[in-house]
Amino acid sequence: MLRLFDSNKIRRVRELEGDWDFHPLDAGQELPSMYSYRLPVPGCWEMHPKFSTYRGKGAYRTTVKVDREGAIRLIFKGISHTGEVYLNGIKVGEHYNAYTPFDIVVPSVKSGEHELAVIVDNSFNSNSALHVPNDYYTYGGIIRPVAVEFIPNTFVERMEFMPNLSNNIWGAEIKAYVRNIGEEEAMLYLKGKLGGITLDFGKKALNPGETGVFTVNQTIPGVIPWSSKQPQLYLLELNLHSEGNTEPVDDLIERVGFRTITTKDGRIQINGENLILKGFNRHEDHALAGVAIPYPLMVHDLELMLDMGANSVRTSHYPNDERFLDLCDERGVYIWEENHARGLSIEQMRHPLFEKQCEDCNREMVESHFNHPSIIMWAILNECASDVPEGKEMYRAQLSQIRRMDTSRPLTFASDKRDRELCFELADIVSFNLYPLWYGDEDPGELMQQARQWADAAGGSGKPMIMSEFGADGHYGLRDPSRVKGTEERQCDILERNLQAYTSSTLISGMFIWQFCDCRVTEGNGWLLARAGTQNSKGVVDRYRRPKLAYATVKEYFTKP
Ligand code: ADA
Repeated sequence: MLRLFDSNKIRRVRELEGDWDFHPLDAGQELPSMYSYRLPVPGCWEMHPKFSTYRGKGAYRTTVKVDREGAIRLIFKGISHTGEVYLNGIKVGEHYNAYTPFDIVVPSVKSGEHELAVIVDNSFNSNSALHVPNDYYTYGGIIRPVAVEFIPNTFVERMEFMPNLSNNIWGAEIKAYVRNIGEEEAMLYLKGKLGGITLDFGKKALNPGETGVFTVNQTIPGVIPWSSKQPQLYLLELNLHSEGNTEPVDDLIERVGFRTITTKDGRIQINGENLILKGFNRHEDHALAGVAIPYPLMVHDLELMLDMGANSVRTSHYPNDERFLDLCDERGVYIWEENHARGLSIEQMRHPLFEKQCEDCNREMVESHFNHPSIIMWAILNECASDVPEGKEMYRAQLSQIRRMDTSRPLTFASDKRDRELCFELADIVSFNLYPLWYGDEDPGELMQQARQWADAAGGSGKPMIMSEFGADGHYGLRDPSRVKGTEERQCDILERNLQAYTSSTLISGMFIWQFCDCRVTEGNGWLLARAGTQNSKGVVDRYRRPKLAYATVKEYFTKP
């Protein structure tokens, strides 16, 4: 299952889920002649006892059956962290970054059975600027769904839905990106349906190899807006017609919601109403599945967060699985989605591939997740070097890139730089990772007031403020009346003091607990040595989702009216 709804009625799509052949590879090795294992896709190899700590390369293989000659489009929702894709032994594409999707179009494939192989690499190597030893784990494998689409020479690649409200009537600007991969010019006509209204995108002639953008602006009277109170969704169906064909040759269906997000008078609004975000930072990590969390366990995660009274999730620290975003669209949960980066120094940001890998991640994140009403803001570069001029230029470039792609959502980044922060002027919302009472003895309420002053003095004046990370270690099962650091009792106390301050303050527009669940981290030296059991234990539930004492405390504060 790639999405929680059917994305196509006309285009034939086959999901390639199930056991694939697998074989570990040495560093320079190409595709193996024999495969000794079978691993589930989606999945990560760490779930196999033999590969629980394996870091390196591995080859996956399956068969793709093509019923009739034509073009195919391979869709990979996530390969961790680098994938090289081969069809019948010929390389047809590659991709870096575990957390963003990519697709490969192969214009002409004969009918019959074809070998699809992927060389996956999760090693920390000189070509990886973002996947580095860190306070989360870079797993190995084809971690998100794979599908093959059987496409005509002209097809709808993607669409962007931009809702708007004027004079109390909802409307939308809709852009559809259509590709011509054929060898002849194509005269195309695009039509659509949304909320009972027919959309006429008009006609366009596309040259071979050209991607054309069809646009329509349409008012849609009588729609119900999307929000957490009533997460009303609508199917936006596009049908592509090609001259000479009575029936549409292709289609694409998206699921959208009518809502606007604004930041005025120091607050965040949805459909003009002020919002207070109460949520969790959530790593995609599970003791039984690693990063490849199956859909039922995603639902379980969300149900636990909703049970605790949360209304929002921060996708720390990378774009999330699209099925989780679909789920949040349906349940009316607000999402802070961010690009892939955590705590990178200016030296790490100088890596020759850093800027391109971030630019690719930003583009893939925004283009593939554009239509999720649950995503109410984009963010970048968690705790990277935003306190030096060189880093500030990279923040500026990335925030500008995202703003060029999407003007409908506010932008932010989570900063731990306190009064040294240089980038608040670049963002629409100021966000702080501060950890009072854990990394220091400051009082949460006083520190929050201080943070407001730092923001006001550094370009953040008048901007909404979010406490984007706060929390404490609480090792599951470590109970002690002494309430020393590391016990569940102390985690409770620290979270309670933070929540008391933030839930009673008019200074902030949101708070995200660090973190929903414990997560596996890279085994390493230096500061990583502080991670007992090579895991970050600040979860309110452990890696198996067993609740700690803090669960009840969070629920008490998040459900308070
Ligand atoms: C940082 C970082 C988190 C986590 C946290 C912690 O704020 O953003 O990913 O590492 O610290 O647990 O210390």
